[in-house]
Amino acid sequence: MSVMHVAQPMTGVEADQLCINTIRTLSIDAVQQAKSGHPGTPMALAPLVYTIWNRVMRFDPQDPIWPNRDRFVLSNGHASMLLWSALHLTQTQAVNADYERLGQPSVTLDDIRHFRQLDSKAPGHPEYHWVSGVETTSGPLGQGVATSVGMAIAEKWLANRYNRPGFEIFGYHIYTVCGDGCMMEGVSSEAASLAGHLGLDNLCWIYDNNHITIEGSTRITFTEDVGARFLSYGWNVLRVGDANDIDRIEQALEVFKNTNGRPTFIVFDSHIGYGSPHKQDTPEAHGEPLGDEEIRLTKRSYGWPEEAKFLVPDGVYDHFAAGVGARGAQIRRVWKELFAAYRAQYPELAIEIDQMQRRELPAAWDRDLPIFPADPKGIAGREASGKVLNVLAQNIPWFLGGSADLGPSNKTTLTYPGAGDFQADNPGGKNLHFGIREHAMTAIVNGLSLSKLRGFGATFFIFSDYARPAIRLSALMELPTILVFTHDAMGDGEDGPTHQPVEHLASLRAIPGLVTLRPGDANEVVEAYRYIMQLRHQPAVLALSRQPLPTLDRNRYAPASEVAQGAYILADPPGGNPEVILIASGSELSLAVNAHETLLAEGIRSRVVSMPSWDIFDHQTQEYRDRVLPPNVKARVAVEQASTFGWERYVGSSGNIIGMKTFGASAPLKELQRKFGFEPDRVVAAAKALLDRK
Ligand SMILES: Cc1ncc(C[n+]2csc(CCOP(=O)(O)OP(=O)(O)O)c2C)c(N)n1
Ligand SMILES: [Mg+2]
Repeated sequence: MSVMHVAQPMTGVEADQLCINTIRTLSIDAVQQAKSGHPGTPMALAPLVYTIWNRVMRFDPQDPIWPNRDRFVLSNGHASMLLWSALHLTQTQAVNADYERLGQPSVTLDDIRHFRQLDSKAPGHPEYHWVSGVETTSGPLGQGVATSVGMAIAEKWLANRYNRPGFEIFGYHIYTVCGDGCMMEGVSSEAASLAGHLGLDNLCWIYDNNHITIEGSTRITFTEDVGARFLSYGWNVLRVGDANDIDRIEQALEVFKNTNGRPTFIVFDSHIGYGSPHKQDTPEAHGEPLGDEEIRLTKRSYGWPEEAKFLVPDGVYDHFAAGVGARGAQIRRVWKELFAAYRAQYPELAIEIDQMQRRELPAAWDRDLPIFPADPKGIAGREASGKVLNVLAQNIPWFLGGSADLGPSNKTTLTYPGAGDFQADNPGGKNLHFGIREHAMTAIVNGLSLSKLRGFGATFFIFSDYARPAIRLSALMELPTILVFTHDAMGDGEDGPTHQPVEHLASLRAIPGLVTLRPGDANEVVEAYRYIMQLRHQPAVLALSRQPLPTLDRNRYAPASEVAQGAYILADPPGGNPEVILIASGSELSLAVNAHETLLAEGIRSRVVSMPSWDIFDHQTQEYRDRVLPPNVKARVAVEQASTFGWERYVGSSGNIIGMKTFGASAPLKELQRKFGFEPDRVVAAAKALLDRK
């Protein structure tokens, strides 16, 4: 078909085809130019993406962060050229981190020419926070689909809380495109199972059933009946047998929109590398440039000028402007009027929405946070956390979350009257029950956060391993998610080494931008939350004790509010000027304090530094850090019931680290403390050894 040289105005069908082929050829050219990338899937899915964007989605390219927009998630993130093409051709506008519109396109043709190059707004994979209009970072297969479940939960919750008769402030759909890889990754099963249980009928996954992955045909790896799997999850399963039939695609999406009580799964039969005479339906089309000769042949098959590169023919921008552009502008205009009337009638709710959208906190958000009195027996970190969560959830309407089936252990259950459980028939509930699905939970919390809710998830610290891929993405996306990890060390003694984290602190501390906090007593827990809640662009992880920790006497020791510095001088010898520094976090803080008192009694000038967070401390001024850890005091002992990995940076080459070099063991905690050396005498001895004292 040659649609390039029509003299008369294009018919609608011709314009559709022209737009689709523009997406295809931009993708082909960008990958060829970059000499890397994934052309085949964009070539195959161009009609799908075109239909979703130009015919169906309620999205205004002028304002890609309008709260009631439909969401588009490209879970098969390697097909990113689909997204760059869509954002470019719709002329979606850029916004900055302060939610200001910048008056320039999000993705320019020049960005596409520099696909995968430094600073281009068309990077290898979709990156939230780097490119406006990207709803979530994707690329690690399975993350996008799981995150989209969080978006769907958020929409349900928002609609329930804010909609009023005649005021549908929230009512949007989430369209998620995914491939074989996403379907094979376990996290998609976790997430789909929960989405089916919750009956999230605002959620549609479109599965690119092309039978190809990198190593070849899915005959060698993936022969399950995916549709049947989703039926069993309780989804509505549809099929589009011809990836080029855009009317049928539109029809299927219409069925989705009219389906109540179930999410929709569309099995979408496509041909990777569509139109390429030698590469269609082959794995080579997945991740290799087509090559100049094949590009010519492919363009010929599309009726495209064979030598043209990065061509956007006349009429393409206009056709998108007349489709999604006009529809989106109109819908957003109506919404804005509606919201103005809503603001007049429900000013408090409107303010909540404003604050939430800007990731601000409501006034008095920290009202009634507990203060724990000194108590040698104390309270467990998880207990203190539970009290704080229950206060915060009452003060901050859009703060919600839950556990992966460990609520009673994590103490994360919101127990105040009216908190409620989020279920299909109670979308206003604030307790999310994720089931035993830590990976999906964490991706879902990302989805909540991308929807501007303040979400938290919880499990045992040991199972942060199961959550880690999504934690990493929350840091990459700069989302203020919260993960409450309890049973942070050997406190669950008898459960044994399978349940005792060792390397987890070190591994989370290694994630750039992630705030890891291990508070040392109940008041440090409160202050840790106070710090975390004020974060707008960083995720945080809390490592909390299972067992009671003494609540330190803050008249005697420094105030817990100093947690906000990451590390602080908790106790000093009279007049300061220490000769040895004991550094501890979490359950080892009181141990260090005990050792300190013994050392003082023996005339040794010791200091205790409480260090709940490396990350926060590392961001303090050099002057502050030197005050806490004076460079001339070389005798330093770090105590932490975790891998010693990394502590050298605080104790120096002449310091001593009391930590874990092996896995733990199954025994009562007291015995483990003895076996692994977490006792005051050991700390005292280590300090004296450094000072060459007996
Ligand atoms: C978690 C994860 N594992 C591996 C990869 C590497 N990878 C990228 S694409 C791909 C194959 C995906 O196959 P499919 O989803 O069918 O995509 P198609 O080639 O059909 O577009 C793999 C293994 C990845 N991106 N994420
Ligand atoms: Mg595939």
